[in-house]
Amino acid sequence: MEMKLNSKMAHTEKGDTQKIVRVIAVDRDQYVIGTDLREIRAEITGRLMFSAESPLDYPAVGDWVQVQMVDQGTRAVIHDVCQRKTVLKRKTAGRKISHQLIAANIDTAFIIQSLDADYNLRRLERYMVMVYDGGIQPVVLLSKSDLLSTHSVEMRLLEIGSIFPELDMIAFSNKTGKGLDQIQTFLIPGKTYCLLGSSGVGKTTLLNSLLKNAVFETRTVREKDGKGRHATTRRQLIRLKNDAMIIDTPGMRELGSLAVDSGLKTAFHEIDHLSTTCRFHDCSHTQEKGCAVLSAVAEGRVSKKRYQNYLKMKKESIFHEMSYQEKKKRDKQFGKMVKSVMKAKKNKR
Ligand SMILES: Nc1nc2c(ncn2[C@@H]2O[C@H](COP(=O)(O)OP(=O)(O)OP(=O)(O)O)[C@@H](O)[C@H]2O)c(=O)[nH]1
Ligand SMILES: [Mg+2]
Ligand SMILES: [Zn+2]
Repeated sequence: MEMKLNSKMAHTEKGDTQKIVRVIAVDRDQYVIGTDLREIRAEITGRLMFSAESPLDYPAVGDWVQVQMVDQGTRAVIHDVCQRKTVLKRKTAGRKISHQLIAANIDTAFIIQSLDADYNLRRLERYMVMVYDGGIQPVVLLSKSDLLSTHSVEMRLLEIGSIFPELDMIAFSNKTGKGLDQIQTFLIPGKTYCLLGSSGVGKTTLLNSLLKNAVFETRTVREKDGKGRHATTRRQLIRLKNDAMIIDTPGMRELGSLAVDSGLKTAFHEIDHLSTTCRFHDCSHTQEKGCAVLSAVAEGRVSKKRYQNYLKMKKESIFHEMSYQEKKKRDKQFGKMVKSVMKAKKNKR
């Protein structure tokens, strides 16, 4: 597919031309960048690799990077990652404490759940935390509206609206085309969007609908259990006709726990607000006397399930933050140790 992305020129002191371009795909350690003319492969410099302290320091889809063209402009070397406006990250699956950068410089995230089997408020809350934490605007898209009655669709919209009153939501169907026009109105030229949601909810099908062309592979969900393998395997930035950019992502199996206090506060705004009136300012909202959150739950002003999800994510967040700090401390100690050994060696010589 032809990809035209604006690139800006910059001249370095040596006089060789460097450009600021956008990363449009990442394939393991290979990057694909979009220049004015075409997509080309790029690698990062050794300096960038060695100075990276965490996976977050590597380029991701959506990043603006400073590159130098080599081999008559058929390849590029990435020297630097420009400062990011927003970041979408999650904890990597497994026990290792690390973040994975899903995408950078996203303006709006479309969180997609299908109205049938995938619909789950607790998972939605998780996505909201992730998106809010990245400083990104969320829009919720509920797919497969063709599989439910209009009444059931309305009920689900009301249910989400009761938790997130300010949230933009659209129910749509790739099959009938209902709601697609409304989604189009969110796509502003020059802005960057991403599609998030479980495997099989219809992210790629939506992208194809927006492109008015079946460009990308989708997969039929296994009839019986609603499960199938991932159809999309890599993240990629696509330019729509109106110059809006959109990143399709593979469905995430596990969202992972995140050290995200700011995201939690926004996604659970009413609980955060209540907690300011708890008797103890370090209230854990689990057993304390005079806890405003507990009384709101007891009185049914906050749903019990939502409260439990909040506690669960808060606990994960604290745990993750602790392990992260510990890891940082260990890394620092290790670095110091290496340095002192090197110094001792040097002195011996
Ligand atoms: N009935 C109905 N089926 C849909 C709709 N949208 C998508 N599907 C079907 O759902 C299946 C999965 O769609 P995909 O677009 O591949 O899902 P995805 O979210 O991209 O999945 P991954 O790439 O695995 O993350 C396909 O068989 C689609 O035809 C819809 O609005 N209604
Ligand atoms: Mg897909
Ligand atoms: Zn409390």
